[in-house]
Amino acid sequence: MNIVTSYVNPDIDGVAGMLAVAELRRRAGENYRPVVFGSLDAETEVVLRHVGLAFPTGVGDVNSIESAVVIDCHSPLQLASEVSPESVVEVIDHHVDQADEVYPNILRYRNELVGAACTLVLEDWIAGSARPPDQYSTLLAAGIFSNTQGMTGPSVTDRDRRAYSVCTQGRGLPDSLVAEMARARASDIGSPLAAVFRDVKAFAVGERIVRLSQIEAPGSAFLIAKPEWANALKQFQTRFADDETAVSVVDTASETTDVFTDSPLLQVVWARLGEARRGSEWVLHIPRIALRKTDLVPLLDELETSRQTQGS
Ligand SMILES: [Mn+2]
Repeated sequence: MNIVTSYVNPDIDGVAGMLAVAELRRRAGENYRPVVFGSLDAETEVVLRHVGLAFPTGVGDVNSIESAVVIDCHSPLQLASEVSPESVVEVIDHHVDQADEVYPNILRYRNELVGAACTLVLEDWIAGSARPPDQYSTLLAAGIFSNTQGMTGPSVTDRDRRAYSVCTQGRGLPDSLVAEMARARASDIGSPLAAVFRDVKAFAVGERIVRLSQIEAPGSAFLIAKPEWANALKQFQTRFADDETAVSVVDTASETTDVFTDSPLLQVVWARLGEARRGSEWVLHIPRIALRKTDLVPLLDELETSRQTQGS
């Protein structure tokens, strides 16, 4: 089986991208099945219902993956274990902050500085034929819009703006859909415990594994005030006790970011992003939207340096 997939528990950017790539390939006579490992988030479900496309399924027989196109991700650490490095034939990603990967059978590898993987997928459609049909155009627009915090976030580029404009024919997404997406994100937070495990990405830094959880939604800061928050943090740290871990809470409504880590190394590395408070937990409060991708990960390279400086 040939599949198009993304990282485990993909967001709308990964899911929209995989469906639009599968459709583009189908038109070229190739059969690539969109496959989600993990689960869909509420925002993605809202968008899929809006455009009337079926939810992608999980893979049935995992032994049968012959080739995989990977969207919105390029690190084997973030892929499901069922996707072998040998099966990866194409990568379409926008995480230039992470070191590129070498896959033995890769045919096409793109990792470019744009705000959404969907922007690259739309550019493929345009290069191949024309604007995707409405269902897929809206889907891609939603991926771009969501990944760039409504076209206002730190990662948005002119290419994203062009792609978004092509997809929505200059009109933007309907206000009602935008509102529904925001509500879905807010509702998806759920309990602190569910939230800390929802979107976790792993990064290799030298010999170390760094696991960064990001909770990004309007109103997410309220989680921190909940009595269960401390326990959720503790469970996250315990689950990945061998690794350096952090949880960042990005509240897109109040435009604040709070980063929690018990890793002395990460604390040193991120100290330049703002003033840390140290109570029962070390917390870095940043009075703006600071994303894992654009703010936290780019500083990870300095981990090794600070480790050597600390002599640990
Ligand atoms: Mn993305």
